[in-house]
Amino acid sequence: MKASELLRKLERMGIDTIAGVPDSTLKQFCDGVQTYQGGLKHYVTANEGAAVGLAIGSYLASGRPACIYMQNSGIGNIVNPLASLANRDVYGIPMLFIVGWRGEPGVKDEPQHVFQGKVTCELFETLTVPYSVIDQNTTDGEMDEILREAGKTLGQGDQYAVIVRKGTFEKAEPFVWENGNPMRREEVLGQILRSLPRDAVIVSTTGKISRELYEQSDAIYGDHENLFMTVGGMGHASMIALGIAEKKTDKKVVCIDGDGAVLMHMGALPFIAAQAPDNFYHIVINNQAHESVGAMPTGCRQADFARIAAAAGYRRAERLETMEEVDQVGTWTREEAGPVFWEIPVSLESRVDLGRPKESAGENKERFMKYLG
Ligand SMILES: Cc1ncc(C[n+]2csc(CCOP(=O)(O)OP(=O)(O)O)c2C)c(N)n1
Repeated sequence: MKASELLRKLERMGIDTIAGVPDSTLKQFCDGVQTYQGGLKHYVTANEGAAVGLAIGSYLASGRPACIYMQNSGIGNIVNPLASLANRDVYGIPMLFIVGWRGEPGVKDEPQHVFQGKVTCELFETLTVPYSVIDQNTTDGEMDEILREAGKTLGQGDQYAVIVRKGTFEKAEPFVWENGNPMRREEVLGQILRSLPRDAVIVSTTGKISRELYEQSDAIYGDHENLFMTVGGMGHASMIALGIAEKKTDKKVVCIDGDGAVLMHMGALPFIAAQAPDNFYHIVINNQAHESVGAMPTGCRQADFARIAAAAGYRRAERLETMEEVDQVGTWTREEAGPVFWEIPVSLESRVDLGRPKESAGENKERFMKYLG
């Protein structure tokens, strides 16, 4: 199936707005959305629940349902506005979901997707959202039939979900862009690891930042026992790091975050600043994109994270633009009290042969807890 054809069909259903958060299963669809020539207005929201909010407002103002695309991990973020606002027992606001199905039972995937994949259909059933599953064998006629059914449901003020299996969309013209930042993320992460005190506790965010830190740590030190990878639960790494910092006050705790992840649950910033943990250091690797799932730009590329963190109340917040400055992070961590925040702009490059953790998530947890003592 071609993304552009599906998008044309959505327009014919009266949809004029599409919003969401990108996903690797939907990479070709997301490329198609970016390069689409039709009349759909596209938004990349901070999280999937925010897309539901936008869809509600858009419907109230136009009477037209919006389409929301997301990875199935985003279901958690949509449940509240869906169940307590959009559902027919409240306002009855129609919207169409396009959901990438990571962790489909029977399809090998990473640990963070296994349970979410197993309960994906059940969750839509519980939310009384009817759904269809599509894959690469879904014909044009079948898709028309699914969308006719979806249209009827939307017409009654209800929601409908199209659950998309891996490999459904044909390769679309890639959406290519540059952010103009010279430093490479992987090199920056390696430099940070070399510079930090060896016994610093590191909590890293969802996506390739964790995978690169894992590989770099093994390459530099031969282990990664001081690294906790937030493989799922995107946007929650900083609160996990705070939880550790509050309990382990004798350890320096460093959260290595992504700009997309910080945007997703930004309330963490003033909350962390309010706790004022003097052993907490927050590094945001900013490529203005969701690089791990296809490099779609975030919807907030103008955001100045260092200024946001300063305004949130971090003791110090700065932007580090050179490798020499990045190399100072270790010294500052040793010498300065937290909470300190560093925003580091990086390019959109990553290695195609980047590995994944070899141990199970459970094994890494045990190792990390043993390290923390
Ligand atoms: C709730 C949720 N939505 C979407 C995803 C899919 N996802 C995984 S990594 C990622 C991008 C993270 O972007 P950022 O934090 O900026 O880091 P980058 O990949 O750019 O290094 C996304 C959207 C997810 N894991 N969870």
